[in-house]
Amino acid sequence: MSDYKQMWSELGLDLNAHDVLLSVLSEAYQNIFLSQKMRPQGMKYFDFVMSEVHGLRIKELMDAKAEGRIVVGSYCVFVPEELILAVDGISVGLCAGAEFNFEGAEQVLPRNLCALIKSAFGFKFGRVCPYLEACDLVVGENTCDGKKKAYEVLSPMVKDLYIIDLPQMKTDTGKMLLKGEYLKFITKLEEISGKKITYESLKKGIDIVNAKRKAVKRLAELRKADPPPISGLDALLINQVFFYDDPVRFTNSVNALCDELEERIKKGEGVSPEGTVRVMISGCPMAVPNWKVPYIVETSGATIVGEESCVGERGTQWLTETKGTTVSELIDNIIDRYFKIDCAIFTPNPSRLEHIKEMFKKYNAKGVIHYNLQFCQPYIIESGLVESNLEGNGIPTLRLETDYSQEDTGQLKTRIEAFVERIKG
Ligand code: BJ8
Repeated sequence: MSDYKQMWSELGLDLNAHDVLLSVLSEAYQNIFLSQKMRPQGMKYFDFVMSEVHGLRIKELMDAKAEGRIVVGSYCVFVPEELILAVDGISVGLCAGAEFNFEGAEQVLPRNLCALIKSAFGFKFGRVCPYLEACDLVVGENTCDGKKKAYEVLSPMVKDLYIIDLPQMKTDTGKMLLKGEYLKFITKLEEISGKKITYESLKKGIDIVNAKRKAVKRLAELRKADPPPISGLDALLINQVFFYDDPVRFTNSVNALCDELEERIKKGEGVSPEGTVRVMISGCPMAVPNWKVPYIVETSGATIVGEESCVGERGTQWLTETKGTTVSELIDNIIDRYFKIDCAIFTPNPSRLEHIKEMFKKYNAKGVIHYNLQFCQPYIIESGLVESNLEGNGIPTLRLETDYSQEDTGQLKTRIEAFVERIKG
C-alpha cells in the first residue's frame, strides 16, 4: 500500500490504532480469502480493492471532494444511492463488522446492544474509519430502536447527521411517510451539494445503480450451478464491496467475473466438488470484515449459495423502474422500489419469509442458516417464526445467535457441522 499516512492524519485518524486495525484485517483476509482453492481470477480485482480499502478508495473520495463533490455515508439500504448520485455525490456504507474498541462504545451505549451498532461507535471513538471522517453528510434512519437511539448519541460527534424517518408497516400511510421523508432528503442533498436534481441526473443515477444491481443478480444466478463456480465467502465479499467501490467500476468488474464464471460452469469447474452440501444464509447483514460464520460454514463441508440479507439479495433483488418523463415520476419509482424492502423492522413482514423460500428453491439449497446478531430484536424475534414455517415445510433450519468476537467459534463450528450432517441425512 502506498503511504497514505498524511491523508489519514489530515482526516483525524489515530494512526497507531489504525495500523493495528489494518494489520488484523490483512491477516484475517490472508487466512480466510487467499487460502481458498480454485478461486476465479476475477477475484483479484476485489483482493486489490480490499488491500486499498482505506487507501486508494479514500484518496479517490478526497480527490472528488476537492472537485466539489459530496460524500454521503449511511448505515442502511433504505438510503437511496440513486438520489445521492443525482446530485453528483458519492455514497459509502458505514456499517462496521469488527469488534474494535467496544470498551469505548460501551462508555456511551449499553453492553446489550448489537455488535453492528457498537462496532460503528467503536470505530468512531477509536478514530479508525476514514470513510466516516470523509463524509460531508452522515445519514441515519429510524429502523430498529438500537440504531434510532444510538444516532442521538452519534449526532454531536459527526459533522452533519441527517435522520430519515421510516414507516414500520406496509400500508398506504406508511408509503406516504416514506415519500415525505425521501422528498425532504432530496432537499437536504440539494442544499449541501449546491446541485439541483434534474430528470437527466436522476435517470443517470437510477441507471448506474440498476446496472450495479443487475451485475450482482447475474452473479447470484450463476451460483445455481453445481459445482458452484464461486465460494459463498467471495460472493459475500463482492456484496460488501458493493457499498464502497466506485459503482461503474464495480459493475464492470462483477460482469467481467461473471464472464469467467460462465466459462467455468461450461467446463464443469467449481470451488467445491459436485454434490457438496448447499446452504443459504438469512438474517442480519454482515458488514466488512464480518466473515466469521461463512468461513466456518465453508470449512465445515458445506458451500453457501445465497444470502437473504441486506448485504445480499434483500438489498439488491429489486431494480428501480425507469418509466416516466419527469423528476416526480422517477421519484415515485424510487419510493415503489424501496418500499418493498422486507427488513424485520416491518410488522408484519411476510414477504421476507416468501423470499427465503423462493431462494431456497431457486439455488437448490438443502438448508437455511438463520444468522442473528445477539441483541438484534427484530431479526431474533422474526427468526422463531421463520424457523417454524421453514421446518414445517420440510426445510432444515439452523438458528444461530452470535456477535463479532471469536470466543464462540468452536461452539458454532460444532453446531454447523452437526447441521451439515443432518442435511446429508
Ligand atoms: S433494512 S436489516 S440495513 S435496518 S442488526 S442495527 S436491525 S439490532 S442492520 Fe438493517 Fe436497514 Fe433493516 Fe437492512 Fe438493528 Fe438488528 Fe443491529 Fe441491524
